[in-house]
Amino acid sequence: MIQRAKAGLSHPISSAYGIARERYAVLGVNTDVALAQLARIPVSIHCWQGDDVGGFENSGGQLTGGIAVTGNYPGKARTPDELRADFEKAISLIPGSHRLNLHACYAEMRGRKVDRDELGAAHFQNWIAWAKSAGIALDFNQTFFSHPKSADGFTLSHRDAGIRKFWIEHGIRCREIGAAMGKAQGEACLVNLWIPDGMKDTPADRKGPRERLATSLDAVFKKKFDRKQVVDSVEPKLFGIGSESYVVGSHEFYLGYAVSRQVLLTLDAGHYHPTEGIADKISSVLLYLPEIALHVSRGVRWDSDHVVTLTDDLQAIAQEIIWGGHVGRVRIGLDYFDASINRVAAWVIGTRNMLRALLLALVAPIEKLKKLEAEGDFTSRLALMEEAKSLPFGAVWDYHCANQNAPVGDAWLGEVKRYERDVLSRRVVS
Ligand code: RNT
Ligand code: ZN
Repeated sequence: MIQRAKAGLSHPISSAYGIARERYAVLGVNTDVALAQLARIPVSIHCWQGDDVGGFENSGGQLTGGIAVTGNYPGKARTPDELRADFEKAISLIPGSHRLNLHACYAEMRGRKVDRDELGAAHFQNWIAWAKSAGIALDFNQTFFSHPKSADGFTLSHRDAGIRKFWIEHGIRCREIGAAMGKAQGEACLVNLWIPDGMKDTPADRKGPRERLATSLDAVFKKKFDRKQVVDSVEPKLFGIGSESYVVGSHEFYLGYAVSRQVLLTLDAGHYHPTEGIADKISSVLLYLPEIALHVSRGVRWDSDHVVTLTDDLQAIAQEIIWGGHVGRVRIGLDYFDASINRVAAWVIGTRNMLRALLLALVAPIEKLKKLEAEGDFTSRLALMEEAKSLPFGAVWDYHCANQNAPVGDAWLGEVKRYERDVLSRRVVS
């Protein structure tokens, strides 16, 4: 289990909470219940923030597939052990119990060259054993990028049947690895599929690659697994670097695919047009699918994958999950990678913000708001929504952190700085 220092409830934290609790109670909100709910919501934290989406198969490999990490902050994890240690440090500073989202390129080959179509659970034994001892559940992703066989921008939709076959095999093997993870942890592993396939310039044929993709996906998903071990998801996108004019796996493509095949859909907050949020998609998609997954990210002008901050967009996503009563049906994951700041801090900031947004939604006077709306009193709905923004939320969040033995306020930063001085800054890049 991850060790957390006992923070203890100091007088100012608990008395501020007592006053806040009373204030919220006037609006019909029980903050104790809200905190108990928050403590049960896991966030699947992405491993790839820890090493700039590098992975460990062939160190020095270039990140391709239309995604990009910028920055060269020192101290990135160079080995699986370093990545695990950094992750443990990060989650010791975050309240609650969370998951780790791994990518296939984080396989441990022990010096052997194992290609993506040869991967198996054996290459993830260390991850599985570590996760078990740390009490962390794992999620998983196929890696269709940063590989010579995707260098021309196509994988499952490639015109060459041999290349398609290679990637189909990779997709199947990753689902088998996910099943092994699910079995070991006694709860399902989400296996999320995203491919980079697309074109820089206007295609002459938009249909062919999509037909090939649908056929390849059917081959990947042919083998059925126990849903208690694996749940599959597909992730759409509208554009990427080098795929500005056409992305094979677009939103409509995957929405149709997911609904017709009953696999999950992963909504990534950075994958749509600049002013198009994913919050409003949640209640629609959940009418047709039992569950969905999220990649909570922050695009700045494009799918730049900035660290998640407490924006209106983030709050809208959390409100839809909580106010819509969708908690058990939305698998919340994070997806960003910033190499310009301390990477452990990036994990902590983004995850604490995700939780903060969920808590804000949990302590909103939603019953009152829904009643006003049902009565047609939109004036009062707007008035209360706006007044609720200045309720003493900070006191509730601080109390939650202290209660969960996670640092209160920016106290976590001192711990990250100490870790940087003692551990990260000693890592020399060869
Ligand atoms: C890319 C997708 C995808 C990746 C990760 C690394 O645009 O968002 O989810 O970010 O798989
Ligand atoms: Zn994503």
